[in-house]
Amino acid sequence: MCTIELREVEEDGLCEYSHNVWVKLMVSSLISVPWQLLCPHTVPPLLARVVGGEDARAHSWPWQISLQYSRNGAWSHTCGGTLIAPSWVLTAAHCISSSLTYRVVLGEHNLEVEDDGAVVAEVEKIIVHEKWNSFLIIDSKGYGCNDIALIKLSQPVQRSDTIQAACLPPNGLELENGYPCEITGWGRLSTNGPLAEVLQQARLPVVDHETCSQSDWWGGLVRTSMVCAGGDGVVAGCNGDSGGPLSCQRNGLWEVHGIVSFGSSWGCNTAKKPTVFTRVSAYIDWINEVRAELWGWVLPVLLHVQV
Ligand SMILES: [Ca+2]
Repeated sequence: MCTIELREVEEDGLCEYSHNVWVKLMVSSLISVPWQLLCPHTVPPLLARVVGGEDARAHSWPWQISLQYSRNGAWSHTCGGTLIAPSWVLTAAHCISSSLTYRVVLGEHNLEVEDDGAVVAEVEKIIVHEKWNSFLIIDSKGYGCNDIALIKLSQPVQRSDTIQAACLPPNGLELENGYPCEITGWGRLSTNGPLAEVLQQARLPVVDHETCSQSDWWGGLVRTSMVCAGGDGVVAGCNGDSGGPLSCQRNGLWEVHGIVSFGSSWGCNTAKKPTVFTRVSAYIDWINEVRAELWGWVLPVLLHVQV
């Protein structure tokens, strides 16, 4: 694991930095938390599949996508993601490797059989947050890690019974402790267990920052730019759920409040180690900026001359 990580990190020019993180953590005696989980950057990512969940009713999460990469001529599921607009998918930065080719499957239910309503979309461009992986570089808002990426599809997808976008939450909104949200994904069914063929879903209540940052929970590893959910020791995200949504219903609308980011090395469903998500409401400005840039918005100019 360590060798693979370093090699892949090295390609991104972050090797030295990651070592520093590790060394500093060892010094801080936080040895129970492996350094690679701080800002998870394994490729293919090794995080989060739903443990303790149940089969989702087919197509009941129409914004859930499967991010797949090409391997030996076949496509493999690596991460989840969320459709947020006809040609935009939200996922985790640690799901993306610059050396791999990706595709997005929308309207998917069972990864092993052909599903009516599933659509394969080509990727035009992937934009990884420019400050991704800077766990120790905390900005003025107290943000760090920035485990978020946007995928622009080559063609906009048609809305259908099986494919719909999730809403983005209002800028800055933090849900209260215990708010009932749902995690979905094709990740592992238990720690080191089999992958799910059928999309899994599980209720995962929000754990507020005050609780999640307590020393016997995640302590200082969670930033205010993250949201925690779960931690009961039964239900959790697990390897393969990364990038997928934490979906929360508010005022009758389903909003994507989290992007599955990391879990505990002690096991996916460890008590007081809730699944940690990138808090989408902390990145609304970033999402809008990226989308505006790629749209190449043309601003109207009044065609008069000033005399
Ligand atoms: Ca299928």
